[in-house]
Amino acid sequence: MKRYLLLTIAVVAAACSGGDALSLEDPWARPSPTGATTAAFFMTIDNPTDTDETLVSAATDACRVTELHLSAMVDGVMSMQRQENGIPVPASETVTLAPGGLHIMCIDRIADFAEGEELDITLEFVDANGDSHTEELTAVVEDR
Ligand SMILES: [Cu+2]
Repeated sequence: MKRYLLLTIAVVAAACSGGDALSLEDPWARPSPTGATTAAFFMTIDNPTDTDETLVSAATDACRVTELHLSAMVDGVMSMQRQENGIPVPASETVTLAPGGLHIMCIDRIADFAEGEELDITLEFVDANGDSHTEELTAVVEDR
């Protein structure tokens, strides 16, 4: 819990520093039922810069494979589509990864994804200039 508070403070501080970095807010994951092999991570990505960014990959020790997905209704059926070109986070925009929409899919999970667990995840972004950078964050498993 203490770690979560510190993370929240750090994120707020980054958001207030104004305009020169991505801020990753409220990273969380849903608890997985026993026996489930998949899970998903969610968060809000704010890009206050004037450079387009793209989330191109995610990695975590909690899962053997992670993919970037979009859930969408197709012909009345909810399905998930892998985002082969990543998830765009345009300049001056905020993109929210949330249940029923964009998410980081955990395939073949290793961690329990039990409520209250904290899972480290690393995101890789590439900006419009082709420069890549990584962001480390800790997602809290919560039943929302
Ligand atoms: Cu998915």
